[in-house]
Amino acid sequence: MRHEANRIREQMAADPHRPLYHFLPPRYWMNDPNGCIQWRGQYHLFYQHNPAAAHWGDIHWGHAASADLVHWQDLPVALAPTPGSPDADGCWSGTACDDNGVPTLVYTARLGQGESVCLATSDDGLRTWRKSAQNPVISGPPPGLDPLGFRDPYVWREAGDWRMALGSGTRASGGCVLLYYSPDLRTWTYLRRLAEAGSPDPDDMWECPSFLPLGGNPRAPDALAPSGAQGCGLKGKHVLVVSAMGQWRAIYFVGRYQENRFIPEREGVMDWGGRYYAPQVMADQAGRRLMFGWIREGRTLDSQIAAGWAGVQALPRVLSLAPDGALRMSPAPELEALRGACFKAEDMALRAGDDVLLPLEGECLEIEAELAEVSASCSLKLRCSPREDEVTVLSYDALNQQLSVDTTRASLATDVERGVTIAPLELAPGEQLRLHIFLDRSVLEVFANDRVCLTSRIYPSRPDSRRVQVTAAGGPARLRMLTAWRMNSIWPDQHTA
Ligand code: DQQ
Repeated sequence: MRHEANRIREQMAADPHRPLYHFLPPRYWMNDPNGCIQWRGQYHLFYQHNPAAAHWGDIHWGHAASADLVHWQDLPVALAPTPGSPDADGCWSGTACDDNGVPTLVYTARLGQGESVCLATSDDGLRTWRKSAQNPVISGPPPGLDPLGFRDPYVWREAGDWRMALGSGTRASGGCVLLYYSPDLRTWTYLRRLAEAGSPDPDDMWECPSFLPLGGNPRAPDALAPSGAQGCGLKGKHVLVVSAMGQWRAIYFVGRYQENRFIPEREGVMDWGGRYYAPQVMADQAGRRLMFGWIREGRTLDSQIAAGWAGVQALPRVLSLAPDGALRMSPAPELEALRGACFKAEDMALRAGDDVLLPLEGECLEIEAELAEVSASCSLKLRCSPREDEVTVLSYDALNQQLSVDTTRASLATDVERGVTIAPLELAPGEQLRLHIFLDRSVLEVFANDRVCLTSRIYPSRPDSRRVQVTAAGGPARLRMLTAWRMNSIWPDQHTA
């Protein structure tokens, strides 16, 4: 299996748009991360997968594992639809949990338009999975609720029992998350809505909830007590992450959770780029909150089918709380293992109109940059061709306090989506703009000041669209520092350029 997967990966690597250090299956379709768990030290990532085509459909659970959160090993498909069963039309999203030493997947079963909750367990170290004879363990929505969807269970242990958050939504009050209780993962009782949008919406539901304390280890017995939030400097906070179906956007709420009630205190957008969706947050054995997420394609269905692959997992992001209670998001530090040749730029004063070519180039880069004294706007041009007929522009507009990615000229190809995505980013007086950029062929992930993320897809067509330039417009700015690394591939025998 591994040999065959590596052979396919080698063939696919010639595709200039295919990322080399973001995880994706050997071929065909992938969407949501599922069942993220660290088991006996190994990280396991399951994912929504069509194993026969590069478009959504016939959804299975693909599976990969990693010892270091960076390099992944392909494992056999974990769940496949069983004809004549509740999941005959798809094994949709869900989570993994440790049921007293038994690895257990809790997932959405699709039958026609119907959705139910099913279980599968493994007795060979997460390699193969047996579906429970008691499936479905929840056969449908609670009486009296007429939801737009009923899916994506996220389970956790609480005071010796189990809780489940389930994605849903109603026409009357928009997206919501349903809360269930179980003593044994098999019999479930509906408790109440854990959270809801609260405004009528005929089309929207919340998919793929994640719900967990921030800081501390949720497996620790006191994890849900107020003192369980050690390590984040704030006591008793929880984060709820959901994906708003109608907006293609993942959002979060930080608040207090007690006695089956969640009181949101803050909310925000996980990623402003419009490509990052259905993230799932797990606690690893060190107590970190790690978030995986699906990066959607930005080109036509025909092009992705022709390419033979579609969908990428974002780099794992570490979630934490800032002292003021704001959500912090940063790339997992393990990714530093991929750094190759390094380039450093000196402190540089930029005048309005300056456009400086940096002596580094590439399609797989990590860049850390600090910009200060931005009087109007400054930009980094990425994947830029010599005459700029292809260029992706990452800009900070200090007057409007906005970070943006402009892909309108990212590619000369006609089969790609283009546009400008904007994230509000207010800097405190004297605060520098800190950009952390990951470029991996067609994927661009940007972290700004650990609190704003913007993920984009770009498909430059020219092999010489590799330059990096820094510019200032409308007034001076200062590039305080810039360090960039060539990033290595995570796959054996594949090399970045
Ligand atoms: N993807 C899954 C669903 C989920 C959606 C189906 C989110 O379970 O709600 O592939 O992308």
